[in-house]
Amino acid sequence: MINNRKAAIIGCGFVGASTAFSLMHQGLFTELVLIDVNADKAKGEAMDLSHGRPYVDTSKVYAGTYDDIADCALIIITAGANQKPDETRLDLVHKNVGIFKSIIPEITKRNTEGILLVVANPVDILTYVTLKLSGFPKNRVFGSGTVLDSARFQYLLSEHLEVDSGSIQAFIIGEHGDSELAVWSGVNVSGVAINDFCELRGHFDHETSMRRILDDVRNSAYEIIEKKGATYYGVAIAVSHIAESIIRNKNSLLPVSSLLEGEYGLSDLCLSVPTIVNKNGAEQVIEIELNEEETDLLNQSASQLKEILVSLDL
Ligand code: 6V0
Repeated sequence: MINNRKAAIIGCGFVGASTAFSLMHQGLFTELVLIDVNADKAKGEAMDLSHGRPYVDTSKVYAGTYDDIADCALIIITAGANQKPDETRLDLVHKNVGIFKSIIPEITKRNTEGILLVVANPVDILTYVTLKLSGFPKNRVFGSGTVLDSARFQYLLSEHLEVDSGSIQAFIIGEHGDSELAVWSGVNVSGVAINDFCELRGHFDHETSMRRILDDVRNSAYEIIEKKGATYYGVAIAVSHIAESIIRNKNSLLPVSSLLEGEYGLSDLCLSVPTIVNKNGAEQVIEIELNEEETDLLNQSASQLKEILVSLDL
């Protein structure tokens, strides 16, 4: 039996601990289980977070074991090495695939019916690995994908245009990494096409601004890592947002990373495209219209991921 108010976080480093902190404030869950190969790290984070309990709605945060995840509605996997300065997300493949080969069998042994949300990088590769190793149905295994990148995109556009970021509809799709792309053809501000809105706000240098904003989205993580060593608050809030879509069964349209089976002409890999997220997980990939350039870039992003997948021994 699933407890819809219970979640687990596997990996209590910067991202796992920040996600727990964010989820506690959100009050979605009454029980949060923290698991880490370093048991003291999980215990320390649980203690620290528990001291905030009188002031939030999460009733219990504790360091647990894999036995505690059996009834979790959501299992968030943030375990794994993070990028060091000058490393790409794809450089992490072998280290983190190894870690996932030890974690996923522990989850499947517990016969959980919960949803697995992969956050560790490279998230698209690790989502595929999780799907294959778990044997779970594809809707129950997906990655945070480009939800964070799309938020960065919305934020940068909102700064440029001085408009509420919540009014901006804008997707980054493809790999959560260097080959990701912006769906410029669909960007709009509450229904007003982006170039029209730019002109209404006094901006006419579309090409230059578009290039600069997309570069800033792609380089955000590198810049943060260079300045403070790791990125974690933004992704933690993005993960809480995804969790809310699942637990509140919101049917949100989010660019999560899930298995493609012919959509966009792609199959047998995970990458991010707009997807309906609800209590069933990644329920349906939605095929939005892309122009020719966007289609080419998506295919290139997919080819890059495919090359890595074929090199893995799964
Ligand atoms: P971190 O602070 O080094 O934490 C990783 C944690 O995982 C540590 O506490 C480890 O002890 C733990 N761990 C390692 N092996 C295991 C195992 N077998 N079982 C359980 N726990 C284990 O890294 P950080 O928290 O900064 O990053 C974690 C992952 O998230 C990395 O792969 C990052 O690249 C990735 N990120 C993903 C983002 C996204 O948008 N998807 C964004 C930022 C970081």
